[in-house]
Order: sequence, then structure tokens, then C-alpha cells
Amino acid sequence: MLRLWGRENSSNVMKVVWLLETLGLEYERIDAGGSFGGTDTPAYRAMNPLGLVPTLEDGAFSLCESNAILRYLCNAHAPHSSLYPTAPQPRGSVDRWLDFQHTALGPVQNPLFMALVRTPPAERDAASIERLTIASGRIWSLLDAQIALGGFVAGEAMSLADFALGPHAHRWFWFPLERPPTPHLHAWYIRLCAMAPYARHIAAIPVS
Ligand SMILES: N[C@@H](CCC(=O)N[C@@H](CS)C(=O)NCC(=O)O)C(=O)O
Repeated sequence: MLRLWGRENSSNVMKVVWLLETLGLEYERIDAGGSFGGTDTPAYRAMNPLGLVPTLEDGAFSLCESNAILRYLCNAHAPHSSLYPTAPQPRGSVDRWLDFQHTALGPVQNPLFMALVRTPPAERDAASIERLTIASGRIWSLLDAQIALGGFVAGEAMSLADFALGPHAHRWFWFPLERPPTPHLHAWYIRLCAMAPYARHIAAIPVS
């Protein structure tokens, strides 16, 4: 059986759980990281050298990096799934947004999350929150225009790109902030919330 290491409130774990459940794959999830610890043992570091979550074990094989795990699950366990098309051009479009999540959104929304959620109110830096809010809003506005084209992140069909960005969209709409208008993005988020695994493993988990 597939084994997933990682706490349920990690956005990188959430995307993998959402995919596992969507594909109907049998798995067990083991709490690790954050207050659960367990990521600093030699055995865990052999699977995930940075000591982060998630890590996937599939028999004797292990894999870290959440977007690599998304790709692996489709390649190994759902090779015909339209979530990760095999033709080079649609696959390239999905890969592009998977990279975008880590390289464009992550550097602005992850520090915003730390500044707003993981920093006690008395210690919050309003100027940096404002700067990160504006920067994150620009990224979500780009995605709003992209989703306007086809309804999903990588076009007209749902794909791994939605799985990578969906958990972050929940945080963005949850943050007590002024956001730029993004009607297409918001409509997409509402559609994700209507999907049972997203509702259960992302929208229902307290942002913490
Ligand atoms: N690029 C990595 C980033 C993993 C990462 O930053 N994970 C965070 C949780 S979202 C983590 O492990 N934080 C430390 C912890 O939970 O102990 C991936 O996509 O898997």
C-alpha cells in the first residue's frame, strides 16, 4: 500500500492527499513534520534529505517533492488519467503551472502565510504583510486571467496544475485581507470546494 508521510495541514501534503483520493488509490497517511516531528531521523532523511513533508513510499521506492509525487502517482498508478496528459504539448502546459506554483506563487504567498498565520498578532509586520499581499494578488490576478480562458489552470480540463495550486487558493481566500477582484479564480475555487476530497482534506482543515 502507498504510504504518505506528512501532517494534514501542510499545503504540500494536501495536494497529494487530494490526488490520492481523486484517483481512488489506497494509502495510509502518517503524521510527520511540524509539531509531530519525525522528520529528523536518519531513516526519514534518507528519503527526504531536507527533512520536509511530504514523502511518499511505494514499496521499497520513496519520493519527496510534492509536485514530483503528483506526477509519479499519475505515471505509476493512473497512466491513462487525463489529469496528467501524455502528449508533449498538453503535458508541457501542466508542467509549466506546476513549476509556477513553486517558483512564482511560493516565494510571495508562503512568506505571507508565515507573516499572517504563524506570527503572533503583536509581532506582525504590517508593511511586509502589505507588500506580500500586493505581490500575491498580482500572481492570483494572472491566474484569474488564465482560468478565464478554459475554466481550469491548464486549460479546459482539470489537471495536476489544479492540484498544485488549489490548496493555496483556499488559503488566499481565507486570509483576512483586501484582495483584487478575481471572479474566474473565485468561481474555480468554489467548484473545487464542491469536490468531496477537496472539501474534506483542504477546505475543512483549519489554516494553521
Ligand atoms: N518543495 C517541497 C517543499 C516541502 C515543504 O516546504 N514542506 C513544508 C510543509 S508545506 C515542511 O515540511 N515544513 C516543515 C515541517 O512541516 O516540519 C515540496 O514541494 O514537497
